[in-house]
Amino acid sequence: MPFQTAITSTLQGSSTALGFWLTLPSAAVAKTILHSQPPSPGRFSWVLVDAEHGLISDRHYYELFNAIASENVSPIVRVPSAEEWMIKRALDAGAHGVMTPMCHNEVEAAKIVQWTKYPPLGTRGYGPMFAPHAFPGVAPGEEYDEGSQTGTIVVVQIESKAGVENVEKIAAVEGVDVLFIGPFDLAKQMGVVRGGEEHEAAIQRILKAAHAAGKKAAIFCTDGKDSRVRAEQGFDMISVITDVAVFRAGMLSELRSVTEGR
Ligand code: 3PY
Ligand code: MG
Repeated sequence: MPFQTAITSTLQGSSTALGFWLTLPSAAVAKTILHSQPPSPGRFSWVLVDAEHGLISDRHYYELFNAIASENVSPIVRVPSAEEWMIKRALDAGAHGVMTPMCHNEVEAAKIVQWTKYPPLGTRGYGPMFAPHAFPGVAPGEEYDEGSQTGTIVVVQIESKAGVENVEKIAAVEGVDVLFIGPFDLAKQMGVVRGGEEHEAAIQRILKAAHAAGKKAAIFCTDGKDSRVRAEQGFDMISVITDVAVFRAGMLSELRSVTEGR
């Protein structure tokens, strides 16, 4: 039986799955944001634990995943690269989902899916001694082993020229749950302006391809306003903001309010 997590049940419902980017290796930061959230829909249902560009590595996973899951929110980890051993270590530490950067084609997407599932669906190595701890109510052994086969989500990032060119084929890969747009890399890799016409056309193509294949479409946003626009366009899953963006903006704004006009 697949189990439900905060992200799988939100994605099955009608409201947008809102999350944020955690770049600091701090369970205290994550829990400070998540503790006593208002009820749905104005609620984060997932946190992206960023081990690609954030200051997070796999030695932080267990503590972060357990802290986030204790708030009934799903920890989804972005591994540094689409590699089997990285995906294995992330799942073994209790990730509710794995995101891989730069998926360029359907062959890569199929490999990523394989690495996230135990045989016969895939080739994930066996050793989930600690993974169930981040799934409240899920018992170790058969319940985690079977539930995780489809209960943990596979998120591939589309953020390259090849990724866009192959997006319909990537979306069709069985086991890929979410196509996640990285708008910054997408602009750089395509050699276009972020927010320009070609960039936006690529974003819309990815959104359409995901939905045509019955998959979810997700995107990284820079603030709440940006997120609202994407939610209205039909994105299913949105990262609203990053931890550090808020800290910096908030601290500097308070500082300005002390000194401005004095
Ligand atoms: C990108 O924009 O490239 C991402 O991966 C999300 O920040
Ligand atoms: Mg990126």
